[in-house]
Amino acid sequence: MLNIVLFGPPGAGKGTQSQKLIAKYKLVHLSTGDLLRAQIAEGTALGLQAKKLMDEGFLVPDEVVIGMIDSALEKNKQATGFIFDGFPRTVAQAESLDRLLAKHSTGVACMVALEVGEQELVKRLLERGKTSGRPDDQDEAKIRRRVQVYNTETAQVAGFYDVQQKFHSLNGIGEIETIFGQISDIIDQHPVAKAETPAAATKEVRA
Ligand code: B4P
Repeated sequence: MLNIVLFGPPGAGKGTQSQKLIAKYKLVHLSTGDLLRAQIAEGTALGLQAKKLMDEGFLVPDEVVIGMIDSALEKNKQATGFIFDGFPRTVAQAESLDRLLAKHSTGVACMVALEVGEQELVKRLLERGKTSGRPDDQDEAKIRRRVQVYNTETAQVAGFYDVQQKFHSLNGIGEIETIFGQISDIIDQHPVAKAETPAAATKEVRA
């Protein structure tokens, strides 16, 4: 299996690049942000709990997102690989992901981090907020809180993968196609990507 973690601060381009990567590599897309927003749209108890935190720019509890990823992996046993988008966001989530993937006799192939400065992140997310309807994209103070949460709680996840020699970093500022080409070059270096052409149907997963 080919399992890729796409990493970076809010607005770095993870969701944007995920769409292109799932089309190219035929991997299953697992975005914890999308899974949580689906729960909110369905009005579940989990969604109600998550909405309060997400709207203010805080992370939802680890056990909630780990549980969602666990059931998504169970539902997609036929997949030839996954793009993890926005997960893991804490070291506890990263440790759980290793455990969950080991249950399926697989592991993370590589993490690709998109580096973008705070000013550009704020600009992009305020722009997206004009059309996305997402409360967390419409208020500069909340966007800056998300960046701060990334710096204090999430950035250290890079070290977790660096120790495993799976960490790769790219400049996330530039043409979307150029960045996509650079991510593809990193993935193509991986022995699993060289050895197999994933055949599973492209699809997005909702909880
Ligand atoms: P997410 O849904 O993961 O949202 P995000 O980080 O804001 O989006 P992303 O980074 O994918 O956006 P993109 O750059 O593609 O998380 C939302 C919230 O959910 C979190 O704050 C948290 O509360 C909760 N959550 C999710 N996962 C969690 C977890 N694991 N644990 C705990 N809580 C969790 O797009 C941004 C904009 O930039 C777009 O408009 C795009 O067009 C533009 N853009 C992209 N690339 C560009 C480029 N190269 N140049 C110019 N613009 C570009």
